[in-house]
Amino acid sequence: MRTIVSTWKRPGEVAIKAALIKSNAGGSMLDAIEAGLTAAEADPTLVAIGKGSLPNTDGELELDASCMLGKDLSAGAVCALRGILPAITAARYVMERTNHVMLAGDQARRFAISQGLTPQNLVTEEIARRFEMFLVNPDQARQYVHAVEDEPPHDTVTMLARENNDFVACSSTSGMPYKMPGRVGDSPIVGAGIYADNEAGCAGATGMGEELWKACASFRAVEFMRNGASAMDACNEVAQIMRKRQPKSLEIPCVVLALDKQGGFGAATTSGTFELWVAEGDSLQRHDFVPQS
Ligand code: SD4
Repeated sequence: MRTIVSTWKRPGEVAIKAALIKSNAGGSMLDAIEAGLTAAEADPTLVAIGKGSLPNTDGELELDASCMLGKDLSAGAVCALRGILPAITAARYVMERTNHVMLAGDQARRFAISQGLTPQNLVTEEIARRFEMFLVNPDQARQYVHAVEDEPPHDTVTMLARENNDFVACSSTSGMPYKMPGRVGDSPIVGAGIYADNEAGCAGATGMGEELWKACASFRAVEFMRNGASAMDACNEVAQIMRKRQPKSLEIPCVVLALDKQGGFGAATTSGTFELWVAEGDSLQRHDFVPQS
């Protein structure tokens, strides 16, 4: 049975439904996840990833994305990529078409264009309006991010997949809202935002990238599974360590999610609530998580 998981309520739902369509049409796990993230990146109504997501303090969108295959540890990533969709496809091309793991900034863009991806404007009218608000009152604009919708916008979709103990992990993000230009978070970093190793399982992260990166959250969760922990226990363990050692993770959610070799899934958050979509075979369900004390 194939299991696919996807983070956060609205963008995660768009992503996982598109991934299931691709998967049911016979795509590989990577094809399915790429299709899922591509759909969420392309949807301008989601204030999440790709087109219509929240910009940096220059009003520009700088996207990060990554993918990793557990079968041979191959990985690819782009960071601070401007004006290119799908960022996840650019990351896949780095993995499949270069000898490198990551390309950054203007050179990542140049590479993506050379591989056939088309430059485009990702800043929608709604995002331009919000950026105007940010210029007038940055604090208010930052609060608005968390107050305006029934669900605060989420800037990252991380997806994991497992089939017959073969694992894939991918992530796509616009990064933290109104970040410093050039700032890169955990999502494109192998070991921080994603990790996959068929000998142990796979994991991903979402939330405050600086803290997740310092914790090497995804790698750490996979190592707990390598030592026998279930996906759920591994995620809880990482969240507990972060809560103890990294006080900032008590203020802004840091989330770890994982799939193990026993057929289980898990997730844990350091604060706030977190929603994970889980597709097992044909059944799709949302699971909500709160911090464990
Ligand atoms: C980052 N981890 O760039 C991302 C942000 C995120 O939901 O996951 N937001 O720090």
